[in-house]
Amino acid sequence: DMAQFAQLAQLAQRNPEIKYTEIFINNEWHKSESGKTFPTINPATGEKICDIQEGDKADVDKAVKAAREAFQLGSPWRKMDASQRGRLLNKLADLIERDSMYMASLDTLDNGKPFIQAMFVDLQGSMGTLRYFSGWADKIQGKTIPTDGPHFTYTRREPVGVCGAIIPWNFPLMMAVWKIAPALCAGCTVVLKPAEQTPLSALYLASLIKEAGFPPGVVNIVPGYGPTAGAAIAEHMDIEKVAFTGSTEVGKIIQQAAGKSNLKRVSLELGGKSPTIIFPDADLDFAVEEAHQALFFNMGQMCTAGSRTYVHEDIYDEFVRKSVERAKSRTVGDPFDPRNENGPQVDLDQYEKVLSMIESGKKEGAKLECGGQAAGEKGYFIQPTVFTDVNDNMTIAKEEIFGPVMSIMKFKDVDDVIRRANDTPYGLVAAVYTQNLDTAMVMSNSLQAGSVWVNCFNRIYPQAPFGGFKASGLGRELGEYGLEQYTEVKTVTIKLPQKNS
Ligand code: TXE
Repeated sequence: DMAQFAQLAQLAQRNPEIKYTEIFINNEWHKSESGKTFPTINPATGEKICDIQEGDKADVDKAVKAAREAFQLGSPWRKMDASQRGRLLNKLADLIERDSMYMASLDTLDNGKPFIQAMFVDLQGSMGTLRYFSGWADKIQGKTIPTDGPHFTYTRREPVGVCGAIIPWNFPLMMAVWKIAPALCAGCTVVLKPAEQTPLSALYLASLIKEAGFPPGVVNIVPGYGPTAGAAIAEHMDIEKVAFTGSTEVGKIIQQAAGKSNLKRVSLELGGKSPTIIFPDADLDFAVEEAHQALFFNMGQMCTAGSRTYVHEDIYDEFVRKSVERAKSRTVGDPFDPRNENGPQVDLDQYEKVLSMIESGKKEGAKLECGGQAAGEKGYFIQPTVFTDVNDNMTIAKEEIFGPVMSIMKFKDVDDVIRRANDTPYGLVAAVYTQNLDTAMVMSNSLQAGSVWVNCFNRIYPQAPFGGFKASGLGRELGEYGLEQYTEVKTVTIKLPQKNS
């Protein structure tokens, strides 16, 4: 509702005061050991917002020490009741709610995402995740197990320990919360590295973690670059688990580093090349809008982006006509203006990567229907772009673009589209549009993807597991499965004087 959006957008802060730019360890702010800083850039203008203390191995070591100390037996955090951990998580959600306009403004400034989307997706998603896990804290239960012999056996689900978290820039606050909430729920401590492009909301979150009353050292946030600070986390001998969201390429590096160091547990949420599949019996206008949002939301910068749109041959021409019309009407510009559906890409690297993918589409013979170039005089804006007649072997059909570039392909029947949809190293999500229950069931059982959506898209909920098949990841986040990644199961067996049933 535009009127409501316009009203909400009035509450945005175009120039939010930047309160925190340092490294957060032990509930205190620290300068980097090296004395180095790095700039964070406003992608809507290309101008520097501010300088941030640049964490490196030495700072990660300091943070891990603090997290280890906070995890010692007998520490305030280890002695705390589980219900109290839940209350603290809920308190943190309350504080985010109090400051949500400010925090959404920070993410819009630092990432370039439209303010309204930051409010409804990033902020709501962060609060919802914290509240969901706050309820779990005192419900993590073991079992009593009828083992043979005069013994009593039970299991305990203990916190894994010190958890590293390395996150991307596409949902800066929400990605931090997806990592921190289940870790704290389970009783772990955390060392988190935000993406170098978008450190601001995570640092503000740090101040709220302190305000909520988490003991010092429970959460530590070290901004910095991947090959330095990120690698120091992945290789650390005193971190028990690392959770990573980012590129498949770096995901492989993280898993290798974990294997080479201390076999820390690894969970990975990586790239995708997800199919959106539209059958001829689908509600066409609805499917056009859904396939559009599936790709263009967040400027295409989503691991779940529906970046291969498969359309049945019977409706192909009409679908293409309507999709192109819709993409042409997508508004691009200042992300603080509620009329704009798209802001800029996050940085110069991503902007250049997307433009070069567009060039490859043109060169390899896809038909450019609209867009195809940069937009605006400054900042990293790109026109909503649609390619049709895309063939499965083209680069744009195989590689993650992570930009506002839709690729539409034609298919004949169920077997044809299942084979082609699964013919990718990735397997994050898939969506199917049909009114036919049999088609929906056959498709959802056959697609190799961690989530399948039928007549909907991007339905990611704190209650339901989310993650990838194949090269899209390892493990699940959110829901009960997500929580399991932060616990170790311990089996305790006690000899009894006599066994009775
Ligand atoms: O990702 P990186 P980038 C995909 C998307 C995008 C591409 C590159 O296709 O175009 O990846 O984006 C940290 N050891 N996704 O370069 O490098 C880094 O500092 C440890 C998909 O931004 O994977 C950041 O915090 N850490 C995706 C995080 O990893 C390292 C979201 C992600 O950065 C590191 C983002 C190293 N050697 C990009 N190198 C998704 N799944 O949603 C980098 N990092």
